[in-house]
Amino acid sequence: MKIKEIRVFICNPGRNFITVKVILDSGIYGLGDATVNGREMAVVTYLEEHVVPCLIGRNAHDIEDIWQYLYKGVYWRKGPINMAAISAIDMALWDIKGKVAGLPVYQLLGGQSRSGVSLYAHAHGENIGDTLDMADKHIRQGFKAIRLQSAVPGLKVTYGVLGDRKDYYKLQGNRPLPPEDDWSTQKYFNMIEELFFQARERFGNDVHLMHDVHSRLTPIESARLGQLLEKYNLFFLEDASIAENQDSYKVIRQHTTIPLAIGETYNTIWDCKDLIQNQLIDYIRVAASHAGGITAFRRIADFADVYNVKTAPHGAPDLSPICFAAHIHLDTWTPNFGIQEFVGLGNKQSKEIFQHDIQVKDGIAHVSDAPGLGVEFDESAAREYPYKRSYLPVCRLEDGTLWNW
Ligand code: GCO
Ligand code: MG
Repeated sequence: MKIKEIRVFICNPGRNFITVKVILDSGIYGLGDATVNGREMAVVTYLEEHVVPCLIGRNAHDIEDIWQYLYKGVYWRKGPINMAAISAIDMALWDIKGKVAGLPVYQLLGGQSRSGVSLYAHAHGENIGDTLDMADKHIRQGFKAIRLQSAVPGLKVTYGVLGDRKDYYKLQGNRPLPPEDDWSTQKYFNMIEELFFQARERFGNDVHLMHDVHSRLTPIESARLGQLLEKYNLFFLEDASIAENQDSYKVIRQHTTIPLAIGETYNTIWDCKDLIQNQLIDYIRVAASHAGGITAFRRIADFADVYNVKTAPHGAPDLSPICFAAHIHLDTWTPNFGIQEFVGLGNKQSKEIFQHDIQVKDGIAHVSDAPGLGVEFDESAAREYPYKRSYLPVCRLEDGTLWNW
């Protein structure tokens, strides 16, 4: 069970993914996802220069000790780059443990709490009609939960809307410098209620609807939005406001009963401790690849359960299929699971590199029973699609002030 070698790959099958492969002296290996969108090379260097040398020769069974070693053993702690590296190593070690035991990871966690994992799909468009047409397609494919994002009239670009790009890979795959988006809270408020009014008129009350504000509002503006949308019975409102000051969610909670979800950028349990403990949110959306791997995700889920907070793992296209697989194992186990974000199983090129047999039918994902995480990684296919520098956008208010993207 000695770790013999750790390889770090970065590939771009349309967008960048970082993959960690931990190889034992017996030849057994495990895979982890360390992708940090827009800052990839920092993670690659951090892993190669600072993490890998410390792990050679260690016993791969010691998942917890290795986690603590990489977390407490770094004086500086936390941080997106450090935690993505820990996350990937941790995921790979769970993959290995599963392979050695001959069991899928969800069995190691405690077995299944449900027969399938409910997914929510994305619907977006240049206007409300187009957005709802896309939602309609998802509903016909069997999805029972849809996130709605529609272009805001008067803005150049709106988060979550593709414009003339065909898919998320075309949208974010190749941006050698950060594009600049714009934002106006007033223009957004002129559109948003109508989107949900029309959605309920068209689809009735059985379909679950969600919406991602992408942190564009202040807490009191979020409170106002919550009040406005309460009657449309949303499953959750995501990233209504930034919660670096976790107390600020009290302002939103004081005014509205709309369910709140947050967490995709969080690195540790500390980022969401007060939000959970004070029951200021309803869904915690951390990703296994950013918040410390399977080990840390499980700890956050258990902590959240004490306060009636459910999980809703991040499922954006910038999490690799290895992270998606880790989430499906976690979701199958988590007793307080809520819902899993889902943007499809990847494009043709990414499917050449990452192979797995997670089945998606009628808006439900079914975990693979292969030992470990159940993902294969084709190194030579990955080499066919080399890294390209690409940034997420930045955002400015109409007067030029830098704002949250
Ligand atoms: C989501 C997210 C993503 C992020 C992306 C940034 O809810 O899926 O907000 O779309 O913008 O992960 O890298
Ligand atoms: Mg989001």
